Amino acid sequence: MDTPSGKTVLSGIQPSGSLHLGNYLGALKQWVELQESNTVYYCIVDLHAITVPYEPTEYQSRVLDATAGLLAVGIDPERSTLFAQSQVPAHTELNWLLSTTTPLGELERMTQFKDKQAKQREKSSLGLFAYPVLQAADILLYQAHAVPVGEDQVQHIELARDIAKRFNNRYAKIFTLPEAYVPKGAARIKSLTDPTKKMSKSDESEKSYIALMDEPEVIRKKIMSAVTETEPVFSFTDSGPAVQNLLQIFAAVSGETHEAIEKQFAGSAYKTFKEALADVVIAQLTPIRERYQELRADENKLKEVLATGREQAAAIANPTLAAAKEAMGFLV
Ligand code: AQP
Repeated sequence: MDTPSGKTVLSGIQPSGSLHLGNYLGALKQWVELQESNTVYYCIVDLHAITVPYEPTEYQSRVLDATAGLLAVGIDPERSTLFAQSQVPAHTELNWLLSTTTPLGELERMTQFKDKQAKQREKSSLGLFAYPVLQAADILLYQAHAVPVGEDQVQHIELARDIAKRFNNRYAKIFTLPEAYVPKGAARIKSLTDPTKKMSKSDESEKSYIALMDEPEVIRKKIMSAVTETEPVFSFTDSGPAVQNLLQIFAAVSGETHEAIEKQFAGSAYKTFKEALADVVIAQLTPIRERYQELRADENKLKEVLATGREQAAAIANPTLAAAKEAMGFLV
């Protein structure tokens, strides 16, 4: 779909680790732009993130880290409803209602489940399997038209649309049919240690990702040690996947064209290119890290932002839930 304007937009992020450059270039930058001309709901999906192993004693802290991170990149609570999923109980209630009309076969086809299950083997839970139904509830409660996501999530949004259609046909036309919005300029950033995998918060190796809060010298070290192919060829089409990924990061961060970047580094050594890449990444992330440190130091303020977001979210979600329950024949 085209860039939404005048629409209701919802997206979520898991508090499953440090926000990284992949999250920023692939999602959060667009979230900031979308708040300009849409009604936006940004949700820290803490109920989703517990579908894989996590540490309860650190979890509140992770949610506050994510809140500070979103504010630091430019999510503005005056223009966005920013809230934690677990603080709006309508999400779990609608999840149950929708789960009763979602065929198992549709969930079995979800590739994220297959991937994550393969990592956890016998330990994977019903929650991990049912994840896309909760995601559908997140979206449908706010009557979202557009859901900005990466390619990997398109399948889930299509499922949410099918769930909404089925509900509307079976009971009453309650839900808006959502569409995935995959921003055209959004980069898919790969791991710095293995370019066949995406950059991911939950990667065991900290060297594989650049956290938005990494200090400049840490960023430089990670970039200087990022894997590359043997020959230094700087081409968006002809380099190997490791260098293409680094070029992609350079383009997304600097805003320069592919041609200009290829020309700038033609004949350079990897060291020269990586130094320049580290410079642009550090320049972009330093103000974000500084804002983050300031915001993260005031937990009461962060909790206040979430409390306001929770009220605003519940004011929309609760009437939608009530309408769905009524249509299903419940006393409300
Ligand atoms: N490497 C990436 N490149 C571009 N976009 C990315 N996103 C994630 N990784 C990259 C986008 O960030 C948004 C929020 O993602 P999420 O937190 O819901 O979960 P995720 O996609 O599973 O991200 P991670 O970092 O890989 O988390 P873990 O390790 O916990 O599974 C989404 O829009 C996503 O597309």
